[in-house]
Order: sequence, then structure tokens, then C-alpha cells
Amino acid sequence: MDGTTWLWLGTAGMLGGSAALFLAGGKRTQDEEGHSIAHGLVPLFAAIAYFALAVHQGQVTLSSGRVFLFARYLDWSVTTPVLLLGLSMTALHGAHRRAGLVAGLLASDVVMIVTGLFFGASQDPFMKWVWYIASCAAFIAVYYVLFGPLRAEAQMRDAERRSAYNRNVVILSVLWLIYPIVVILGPDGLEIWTATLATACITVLDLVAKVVYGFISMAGSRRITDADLARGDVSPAMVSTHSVPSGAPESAMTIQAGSVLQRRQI
Ligand code: RET
Repeated sequence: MDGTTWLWLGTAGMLGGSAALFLAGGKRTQDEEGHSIAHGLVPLFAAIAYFALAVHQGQVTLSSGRVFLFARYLDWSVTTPVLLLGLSMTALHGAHRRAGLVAGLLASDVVMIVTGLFFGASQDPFMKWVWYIASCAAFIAVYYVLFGPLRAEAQMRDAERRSAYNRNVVILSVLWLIYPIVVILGPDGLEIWTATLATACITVLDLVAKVVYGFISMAGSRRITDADLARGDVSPAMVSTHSVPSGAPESAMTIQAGSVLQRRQI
């Protein structure tokens, strides 16, 4: 299979994965809905990048003759922060706690991808390594937050959130570690691998890190929601309000919260 075929496969896989994640995603609480939307959107963004690359856009030919697929980095600059936001929401029981810490995590991640973009675009070997090291430093900052303060936050939550965080953080960090290795072996790095081999590897890795990981994370979110509802640990404000007409009185939300709880108890 040539590189373009892999890119079409990536486009189809991401589109199919996005549809499957949106369809499978629950929305019983705002927490669960947030996870479903985030995991459905991630492969949808990626599909845009894969499509652009498959039709030979999203790439430039550098003066050295190397074809630089910059659309990958655009994809990662959007999708990696969304994935990290999902993980943070698990650790923090919603998106409203420790905003500064989450902002720092996402900023480090964006620094990692933007410096990675300059690494990929570099033709001067010295500058290439400068950007690569800068990107790795930002990557270490991401790991530090995930295994330091965010993990500590997760340990203070209920058993379901704790175990979902502990599982997801390990899967995510192992998968993400493969990226800098594949990229350094491919045409953007040391050019040890052919462009086709690098594209094949990154396509498979991207499908696993976005779609397979999305399903694993959503299964955790389902277990968290089941437990929250069983405990009655869902305040009306935490229940999804999209079926309540806008401007509906507060009591409508309370009734809806109650009916969700009742349905769970039956
Ligand atoms: C780059 C450049 C070189 C140094 C490092 C990198 C890290 C890339 C990562 C990408 C993760 C992408 C994911 C996409 C899925 O949605 C940019 C290759 C550290 C970690 C998970």
C-alpha cells in the first residue's frame, strides 16, 4: 500500500470512528455528555487533516525536496488538548476545578506540538534538534502534570473516577510516547524510515490514540455515570438539560434529574 492509500484509510477510519463514538456516547449527565462530545470530535478533526493530506493538500515540498505533511501537526494541535481536557475532567470531577492547572497542562501540550511543527519544517540539522528538544521538554511538563498534581486530584475522587483516571493515564502516556519515536525515524527526523512506513505507522497509531482510546475512556465515563446515578450523587445542575425547553423553571430540571435517578433505580 502506498502512502496515499494509508491516508484515505485514515480518513475513512477517523470518520467512521467519529460516527461510532458519537452514536455510542451517553449523555445522562453533563459530565458524560462532555466526554461523548470530546471523543466524537477528536477523530472528526483528524478526518479533516487526513482528507487534506490524501488529496495532497496540507503538505509543502521543502527546498530540499522533502514533502512535509504539516496538516498532521494542525490535527494534533487541536486533538491532543481535547484528549487532555477529557482526562483532566475525569481527575477533577468536572471542568470547573483547578482551571490554572488545566490551562498549564493544555499550554504545555500546545507548546509541544508547535515546537514539533517547527522541528518538522526545519531543514537545518542543528535547528531541527533544538526544536525537537524543546518539544520533548514540553512533553515532560505534560507528563509531570498528568502523574503529579492531576493524579493526586484523581486519588481524592470516588473509586470509579480513580480507576478510570489511573487506567486512562497509563494507556494515553504509553501511546503518546510512541509518536516522538516514529516521527524521529521518519522523513521529518532522521529519514531512516520511508515516508510510506512512517505514514502507515502514524495512521495506525492515530486511530488507536483517538478511536480505540476514545472507546476505552467512554466506557470509564459510563461506569462513573452509573455509579453517580446509583449513589444519587448528581445534583440537578449536573444532569444534562438539553431536553428542558429554554427558560424552563428550575423545577423542570429537578424533575428531569429525579426521573433519571428513578429510571436507574428501576
Ligand atoms: C513531536 C515532535 C517531536 C517531539 C515530540 C512530539 C510529540 C508528539 C505527540 C503527539 C501526540 C499525538 C496524538 C494524537 C492523537 O490525537 C510533535 C512528534 C515530543 C506526543 C496523541
